[in-house]
Amino acid sequence: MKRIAPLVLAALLVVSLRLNAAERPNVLMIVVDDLNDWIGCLKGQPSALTPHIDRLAKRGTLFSNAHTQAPLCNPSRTSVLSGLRPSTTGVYGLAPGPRAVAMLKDWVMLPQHFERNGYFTASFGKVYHDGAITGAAQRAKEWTVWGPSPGEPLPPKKIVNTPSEMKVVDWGVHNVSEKEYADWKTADNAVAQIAAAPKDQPFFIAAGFRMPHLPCFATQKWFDLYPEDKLELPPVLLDDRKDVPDFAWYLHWKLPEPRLSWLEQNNQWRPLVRAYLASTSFMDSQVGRLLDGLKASGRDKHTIIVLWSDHGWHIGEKGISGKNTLWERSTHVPLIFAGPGVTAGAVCTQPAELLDIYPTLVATTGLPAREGLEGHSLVPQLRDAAAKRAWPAITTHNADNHTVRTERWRYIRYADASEELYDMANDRNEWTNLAGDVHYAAAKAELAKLVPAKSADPAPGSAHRTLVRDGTGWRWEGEPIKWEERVQ
Ligand SMILES: [Ca+2]
Repeated sequence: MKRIAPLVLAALLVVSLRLNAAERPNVLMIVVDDLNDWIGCLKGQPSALTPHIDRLAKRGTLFSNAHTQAPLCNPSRTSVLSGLRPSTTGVYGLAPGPRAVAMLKDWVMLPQHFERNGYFTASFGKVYHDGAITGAAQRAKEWTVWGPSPGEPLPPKKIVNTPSEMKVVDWGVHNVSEKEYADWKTADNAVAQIAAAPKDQPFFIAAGFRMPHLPCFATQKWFDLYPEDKLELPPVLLDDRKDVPDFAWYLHWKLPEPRLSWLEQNNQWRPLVRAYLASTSFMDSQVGRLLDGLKASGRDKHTIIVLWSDHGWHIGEKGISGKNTLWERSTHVPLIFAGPGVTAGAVCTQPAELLDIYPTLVATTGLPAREGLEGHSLVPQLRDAAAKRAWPAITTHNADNHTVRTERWRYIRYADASEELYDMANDRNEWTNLAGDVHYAAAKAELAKLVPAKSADPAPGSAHRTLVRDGTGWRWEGEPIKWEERVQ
């Protein structure tokens, strides 16, 4: 037999991959930033108007008890795209990006696994955390097309004079053309790419929307959906933290987002609630434009859609706004799958993790399995939402602070060994910490077994929202924590 030149062999391999791949479904991944359960289909806020996310949920399966693995952008997104827990990689802060971490340097990330198996892949908007992957050469290795990721238009002067001087810590009516907003541009870019994607290859296209991440801006018409006098503020209990360990404050020692005390003193609580809802509804309208664009391409029936948010957001609950906590407000996220093989109009109430997205997309598209992923395919639940699931959802914020969420319970253990336990079936606001109640000692012991045995040390270069202990005590972002200086 004649020897076939390696180049010819390689070419044949690519052709056969493409032939195999051509039959596979496309993937449209919609990522949302800082969106908690304040959407219609999750019923986290009675006022919330999100008709387009709701119609996607109707077309598919909604995971109503889905949780992030990290309550912060970079570690959450790194976890989803790598398929690994923060406690495995040591990525806990806003830095480093994944490729700066030794164990992730050459790790096959989710979009790479699709590209290597014949997919055309493209990213628009915020999918990886901003600045997490730098340099054109590296970006070209992550996606076939690394598209634009525009920022938000900012007014010349901040609308709200927040304690943080950061320009993005702001909210209110910002009446520039909607076309100036990042999410409009990202929807446009993703729709154009869907239309222009190669027809002989399946695509994996990701669109990362920025709202309702601060600044919570929208034009007047979105604020008009939420008359201020009819708004329901989130349920907040006075002294909610009196049965919470002091150490919980260490996890969000200093944040750009203001405390509830500041919002109340400055009459900004209600305006922030309203702005969060308005910017969410605007973002939802861009999800609608994206879904319409997919339909117009004629490829929608052969496309699996997944929508998720990187983590939730507090708007006053437990005395804070923002994320960086192990409570439901930070961990609970929307997670929706729709498309071929997915049951329409179903709701799965069992815990699911964003970590499950990688193995689920691999399974639903029939790609070769990836070794070493830490999530579990949700395919059984996409077929039958009641199919039993054996795993809890786990969230980690900095080393050795974990929470375990089951269908019934939330258990938290902090790095100083202090604990919280909530009966989510009877106390969904997490107002009564049962960790010290002997009646629940057995349940607590079972939950404690599910906490990861070991947290990786923070990856070299860890920065922003970092909590570490050295010889002298605990440090937040490198500065010693002094209890008397706490901002409550
Ligand atoms: Ca985020």
